[in-house]
Amino acid sequence: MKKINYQKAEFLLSVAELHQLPHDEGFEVAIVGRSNAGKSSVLNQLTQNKSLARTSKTPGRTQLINLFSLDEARRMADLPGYGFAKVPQAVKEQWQTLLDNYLRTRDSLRGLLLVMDIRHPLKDFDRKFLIWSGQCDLPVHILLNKCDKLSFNEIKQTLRKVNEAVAPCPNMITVQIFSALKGIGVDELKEKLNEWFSD
Ligand SMILES: Nc1nc2c(ncn2[C@@H]2O[C@H](COP(=O)(O)OP(=O)(O)O)[C@@H](O)[C@H]2O)c(=O)[nH]1
Ligand SMILES: [Mg+2]
Repeated sequence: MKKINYQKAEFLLSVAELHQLPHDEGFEVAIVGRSNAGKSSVLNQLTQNKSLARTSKTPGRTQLINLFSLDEARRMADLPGYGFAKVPQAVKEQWQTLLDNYLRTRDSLRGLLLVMDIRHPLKDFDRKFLIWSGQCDLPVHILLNKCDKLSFNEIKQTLRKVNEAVAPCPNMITVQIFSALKGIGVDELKEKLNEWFSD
């Protein structure tokens, strides 16, 4: 299995449309999730680079696909957050179409990191996403982020609940707890990414 130095990650570019993406070669892993779940924070923690992906206290600000390169063949894509209530329906639909097209057509895409706030797991759009990714035969790794906000017992309960919900797809969906704030779960995440970024 390839071991990747995630600290070497560099910002590549931001795109608003799929045709602006880099050549569909090599390996790509996308980070998805509701706005404010902590996608940018996960990326910053993973790469040990606080300024890499902009974290924001204003949810829904990231409306572009932000690409980061790990090496010449490997990239991570921070996808626009979904489920932001204040966004007009037309814009939401535009996002859904973009994400849907990206998932269906991106050959280099090896897997999806689905970031959820552990206090609000498996919201409607998370579930929709799991169904989409299943239809596209894409493996999903769920990060139950912000575990620093819950007690040990609450974490255990939520982890059990989510594991039960995804049990019908044991090979395609995996789950772990994470804290981008405290750096909990980073090694487990790296192991999964290294697997996706190999062969
Ligand atoms: N307590 C806690 N807060 C977090 C964690 N990860 C992210 N946050 C906070 O959640 C908010 C949204 O994070 P951000 O990374 O911008 O989310 P994004 O919209 O999904 O990219 C910010 O205020 C972060 O500081 C975490 O693991 N623990
Ligand atoms: Mg973000």
